[in-house]
Amino acid sequence: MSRTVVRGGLVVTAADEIHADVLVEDGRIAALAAHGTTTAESWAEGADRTIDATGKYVIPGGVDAHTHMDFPFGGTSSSDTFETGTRAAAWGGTTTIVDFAVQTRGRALREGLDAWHAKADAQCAVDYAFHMILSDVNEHALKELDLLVEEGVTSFKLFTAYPGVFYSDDGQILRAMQRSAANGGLVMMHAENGIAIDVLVEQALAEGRTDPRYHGEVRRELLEAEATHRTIQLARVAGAPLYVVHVSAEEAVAELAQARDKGLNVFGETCPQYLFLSTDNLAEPDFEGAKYVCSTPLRPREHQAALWRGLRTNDLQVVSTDHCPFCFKGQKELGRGDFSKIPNGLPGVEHRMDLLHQGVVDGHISRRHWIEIACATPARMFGLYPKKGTIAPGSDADLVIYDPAAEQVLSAATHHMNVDYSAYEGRTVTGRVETVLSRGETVIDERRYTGRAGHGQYTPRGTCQYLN
Ligand code: DUC
Ligand code: ZN
Ligand code: ZN
Ligand code: ZN
Repeated sequence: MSRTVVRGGLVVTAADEIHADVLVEDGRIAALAAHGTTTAESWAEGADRTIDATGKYVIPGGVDAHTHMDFPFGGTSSSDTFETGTRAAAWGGTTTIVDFAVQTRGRALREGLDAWHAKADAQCAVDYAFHMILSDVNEHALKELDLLVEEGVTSFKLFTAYPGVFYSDDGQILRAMQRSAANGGLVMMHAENGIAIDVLVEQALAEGRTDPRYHGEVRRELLEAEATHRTIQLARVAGAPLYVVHVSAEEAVAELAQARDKGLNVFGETCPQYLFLSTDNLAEPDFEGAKYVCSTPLRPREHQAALWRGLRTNDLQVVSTDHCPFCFKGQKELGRGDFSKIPNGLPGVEHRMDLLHQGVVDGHISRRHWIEIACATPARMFGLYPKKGTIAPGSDADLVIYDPAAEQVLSAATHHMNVDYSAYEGRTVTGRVETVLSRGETVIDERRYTGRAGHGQYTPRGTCQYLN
């Protein structure tokens, strides 16, 4: 039996802050004991390894419930493989990702899921699970949903955006929701009115408005709010829960708040880019704005306060990254002269824990709330708790030793994601991951990578733990 003791740190979970030592046995949390007690001292004597966390936080490994590794999109594929992307996740203190397997139009869900296993299996540095993107809601696909839930793929993403690619119409959305109301699955929604957006895109391009900033202008806040409202109503009709991904507009938060005030099982996610970046970035000259093209788009700065407020009021529950990196050279450049051809997506899997900790430093959220939105709630939302998302006896020993005082400058020169730019280039944040354990194995050791591709295990999930 291997025993590791993490000594002297402040253990922070969504529920508590305790000055305690943590005993890890065979990849799991065995027990916690207050610093200096005879129990804690006896652990230290019998340990194979002792990690000194004095002056540091000991937090659960992050759960990033929205990533796109090796994702074919916009005529290219996102630049992180499962190997490079999960290594970067480990560097940033994220020990579980939930990535999106994709159904190809006209094909079975099973085929898409198998393809994503082939990409990820034996490649990952940290644990991983899958959601399924439905691109073609037909009779066969609806039947397959039940089987997917049974085998641990318990959430399905649908799109009101991207006509001709991922788009589902209201009838298809309703059918998928009805099915998941019956089988316990959770429908995740990319909520933007893609039909209307495509009209505005065509008009903008015809008028010569081709720069990256017009990506933000045509994908109007109102069209996010409208699709959010509409899909909430469809979920009510189906009696199904709904999780709205990458919420960026204040108007969409208001729709979620109204639904939650009615007691509906409606949930919302936002992402660090919407909390820290804005349309100012999209307007950067010399096509630099392309680096910030993602959908939903970045919004004017005022929306940031509404998103932080939504997190505080629990109208938004989860912060994931929507990590979907494309290199500036050769990928983002596909959209020079036509913003609609810029591959949509931002790199971010490495910086979520740090940027949200900056939210603590800046006074937007409390320390425990940081862990709630980054670890515990995503784990509960997607059926991974308490294996993931907390530090409790029996939980996987996914632990991060976090130095809350260390400053770091985010930069492409030092990040580990396989992408040639940083969306946060030059930004100083307070707080830094020092050491990371994944199921008891050290994958980051005092800022050295000691993990390996293939350590990360596929993790089947249970159903959403928030339904009432
Ligand atoms: N939005 C992005 O920015 N990238 C991937 C897919 C999506 O919906
Ligand atoms: Zn102490
Ligand atoms: Zn999306
Ligand atoms: Zn996404």
